[in-house]
Amino acid sequence: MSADALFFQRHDDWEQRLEQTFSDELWRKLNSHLTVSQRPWGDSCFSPSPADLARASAQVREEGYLQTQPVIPEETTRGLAQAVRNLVDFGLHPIFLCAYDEYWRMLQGVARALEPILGPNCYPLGDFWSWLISPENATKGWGPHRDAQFAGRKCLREDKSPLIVTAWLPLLDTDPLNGCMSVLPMNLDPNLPVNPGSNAFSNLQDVRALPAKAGSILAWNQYLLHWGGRCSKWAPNPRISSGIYFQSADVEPYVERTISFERDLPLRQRLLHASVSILNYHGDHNYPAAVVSMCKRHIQASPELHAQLPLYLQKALSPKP
Ligand SMILES: O=C(O)CCC(=O)C(=O)O
Ligand SMILES: [Fe+2]
Repeated sequence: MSADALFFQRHDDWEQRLEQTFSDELWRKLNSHLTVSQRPWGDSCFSPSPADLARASAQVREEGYLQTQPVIPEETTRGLAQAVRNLVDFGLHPIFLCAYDEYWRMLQGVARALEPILGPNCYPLGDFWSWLISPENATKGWGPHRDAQFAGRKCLREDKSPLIVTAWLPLLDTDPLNGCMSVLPMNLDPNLPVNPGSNAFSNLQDVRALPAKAGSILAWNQYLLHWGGRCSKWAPNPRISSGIYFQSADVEPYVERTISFERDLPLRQRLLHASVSILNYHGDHNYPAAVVSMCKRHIQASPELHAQLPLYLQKALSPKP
């Protein structure tokens, strides 16, 4: 069983606990400091300083990533980090942070912060993940990779600014001791642009660890080689963070657009997205059958969204003839 699968199996009655995820009450009870409504949106607008933005827009074109100073209010990151701890204590994966309005309102604010990079009205895709990395739980982040999911399409403008980024949001301070992100800057990557299929490189001095304060925004393009580190037992706090795609509004959606700041986003749609991500991202995580079946049931609860699912999932969900 993988570390991510173990999030679900902390308690003897873990299967009954999974059953409770079908009750709205569970989500409210687990994190009574947060809310679960039909329409999470508000007027959050996070604004990096002009100096931060000037650097970010140059750096993302040259080195493939950007990083701002903290812009998400501390009250928000603190409440969400606590929610992740509560979910994990209950026996759920950190990705279920998406059940809460405050998570989506934070993403709305991040979208506004990214507008100078991605253009007006940029928006999140329903493809996200959250992490709690600690010596007791998942002990390390994801290994070296390029996100490259949409690399068959044009993902950069002529000036090399991105059309789609992965935004990565630390909810607690992160540094090398608790497994912060590291990158190989794009301009130092011997495999770019001609050989993105290879992750091999030899000059360790080119690796850049990216310590980041809670509430800052990191973002990278589809080509950047990046990975999460391992958490030491001497780290003062776990690494709690979330990652999600944002794309420009002036190009076709990279996947069908399901999240709009003008529309409702009911709990069952949030749980559908989390369930799709769990089934999608981690075929190799070897989730127990009860987790797979819980995810399928959450997906089945929103049949109107099925046309947007990856084909293999549509097939897996449709009744056998
Ligand atoms: O947090 C990690 O360990 C990996 C994050 C990542 O690769 C991503 O969000 O694209
Ligand atoms: Fe990634």
